[in-house]
Amino acid sequence: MLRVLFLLIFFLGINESVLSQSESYNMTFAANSGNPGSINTETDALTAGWTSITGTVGAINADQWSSNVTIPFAFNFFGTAVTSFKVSQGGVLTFTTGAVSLPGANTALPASGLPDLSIAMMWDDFTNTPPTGSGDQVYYKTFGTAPNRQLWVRYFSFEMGNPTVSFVYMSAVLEETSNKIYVVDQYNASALGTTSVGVQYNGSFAVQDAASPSITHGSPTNGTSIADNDVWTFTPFSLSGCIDPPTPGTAEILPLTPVCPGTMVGFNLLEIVLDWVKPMSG
Ligand SMILES: [Ca+2]
Ligand SMILES: [Ca+2]
Ligand SMILES: [Ca+2]
Repeated sequence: MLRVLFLLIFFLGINESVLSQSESYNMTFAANSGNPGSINTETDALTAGWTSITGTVGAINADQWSSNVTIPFAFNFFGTAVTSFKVSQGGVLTFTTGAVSLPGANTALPASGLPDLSIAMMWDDFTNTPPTGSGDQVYYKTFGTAPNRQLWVRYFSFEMGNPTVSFVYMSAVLEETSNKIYVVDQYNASALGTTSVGVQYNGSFAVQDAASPSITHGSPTNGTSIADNDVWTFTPFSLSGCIDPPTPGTAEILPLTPVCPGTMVGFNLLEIVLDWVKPMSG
C-alpha cells in the first residue's frame, strides 16, 4: 500500500505541471532601439492609413473592449492559430474575442484577470481620472509585404492608468511568418505608469518582463521620433522534444522477486530512479 500511495503522489505531481501549449517565448528588451525590422518607418503620431477600432469615438467614461479585428495573415500564438483580436482600454490585446470581463488593474503575469491568449502591452488600469481625452483612439495598420508583414495595433494619445499618464503611444506588433510579437513603447507624456508587459497563454502560464507590474513608460520621456522607441521582443520556440517536465513512462519494480523488510528496491522511471525501503513494520 505504501508503494501504491508513493507512486500515485509522484504521478499526480507530474501531471499538474504538464503544459498543453506547443510553444513558448524567449523575451528580450532593448531601449532606444527603433522600430523592429525597420518595416514601419513612420514617426509615432501619424494617422494616415490607420483604422480605429476603439468601441467609442471620443471621450470614454468607462473601461470597455473594442470591436473585433481580423488578422490579415496566418498567425500563431503559443503555437495556437489565432484569427482575430480585440483590445481593452488598459493596454491588453486578447485573441479570445468572446471574453466578457475586463482586465482591470494590472498585476504580474500569469494573471487571473486576463483572458486566455492575451498580450499585456504595458497593461495598466483604466484612467483613474475619466473620461479619456476625446482624441484617444486605438488604431491598426499593416506594414511591409507578404510573407514578412507586420500588423501594428497602436494606442494613440491614450490617457491611461493609475496613476494616470495623460497620453501614451504604444503598440503591439504581430509579425507574419516569424510569429514574433513586439511591444513598442513609442511616445509618452511622462516617464510614469506602473504597467505589466508579457504574453499569457492562460491563468497558469505566461512569459513576462520580471519588472511587471511596475514598468514605467520611457525614461527619459519618449518623443515622436522612432529612434527613442523601446522594444520588447517575444520570439517563439517549440516545446516539442522538451523533457521538462519528464515523462515518467511505465513504473517497473526491480527486482520482481519478493522483498524482505528493510531491503532497498529500485523503481526505474526512464531516467529517474527512485529508491524505496520497505519499513520493517510494513
Ligand atoms: Ca518615439
Ligand atoms: Ca498600474
Ligand atoms: Ca526610449
